[in-house]
Amino acid sequence: MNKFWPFFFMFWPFVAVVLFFIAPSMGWWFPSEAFSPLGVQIDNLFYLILVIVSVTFVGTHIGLGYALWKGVDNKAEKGWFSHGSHSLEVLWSIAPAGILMFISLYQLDVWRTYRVKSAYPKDLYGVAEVTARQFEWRIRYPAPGKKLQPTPQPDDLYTVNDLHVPVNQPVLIRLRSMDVQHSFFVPALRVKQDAVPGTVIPVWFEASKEGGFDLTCAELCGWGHYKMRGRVFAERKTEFEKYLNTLKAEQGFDGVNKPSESGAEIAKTE
Ligand SMILES: [Cu+2]
Repeated sequence: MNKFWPFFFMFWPFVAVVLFFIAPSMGWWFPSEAFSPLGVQIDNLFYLILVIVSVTFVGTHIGLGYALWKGVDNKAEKGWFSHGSHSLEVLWSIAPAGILMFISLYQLDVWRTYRVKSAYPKDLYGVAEVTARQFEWRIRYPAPGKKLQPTPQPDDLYTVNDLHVPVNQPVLIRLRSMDVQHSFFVPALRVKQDAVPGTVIPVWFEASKEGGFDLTCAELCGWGHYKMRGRVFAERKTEFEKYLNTLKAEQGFDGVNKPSESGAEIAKTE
C-alpha cells in the first residue's frame, strides 16, 4: 500500500503516452488531416507544442514518482522543512521563459503568412463576403468575372450556408457579423476567425483538396448556435465558374423567360 502513490503518479503519464499513440487509429485525433498548406504548418506548430508539453509532463511525473518511491520506505529520517533552492528556482523560471520565447519566435512566420497583409499570397482571389447572423452564414459573391466590392452591388449573388471556392487557389473572404460575435470555423482547413459586429475582418485560406468541408460557428452565439452549420465546397475553377453562372441565371430570372433561356447568354460571361 505504501507504494500506491508512486504507482498512481507514474500511471497517468503512461496512460497519456499510450493514448497518444493509439488515438489516431481510434479516430480520437483531428477530425481530418489539414487540407490546406497553411493548415499543415499550423498542425506542425501544434505537434511541436505537444512534444514540449508531453516531455515536461512525463518528466515531472517521473521525478515525482521517484521522490515518492524513495520516500515511502525511509522511516529512519525525520521530515525536514525547506525554504527552497534559489538556484533551482532561477533555473525553472528561466527554462520555461526560454521555451515560451522560442515558441513565440518560431511561430512568427506562420502568423505573418496568415495575418499580415504584405505577406498574403500574390494571387489572392476575393471570393465572397461572409456575414454571420443568428443563426446562419450569408454569403455574397461578386458577379462572374467581377471583383468583390466592399459594398453590395446590384449584380451580386447571394447564398446562405453554402460557400464555394476554387481549389488550390488562395481565396479571401470579408468576414462580418450582423448581430453578435460569431466565429467562422472550417476545421478541415484549420481556419478559425471571430466575426465581430461593426468590423470587417479579411480571412484567407487555400483548400488543397476538392470536396465539401464543414463550416461551423465556434462562438456560443445564442440559442440556435448549433444550427449555424454551413459547408465550404472546394472545386475546380471551371466548376466554380459554372456554379456562379448557375446562381446568376437563377437570381437573374425575371419570372417570364425560362431560367435556362435568360441564363444562357449570361452563362457566356468569362
Ligand atoms: Cu454563431
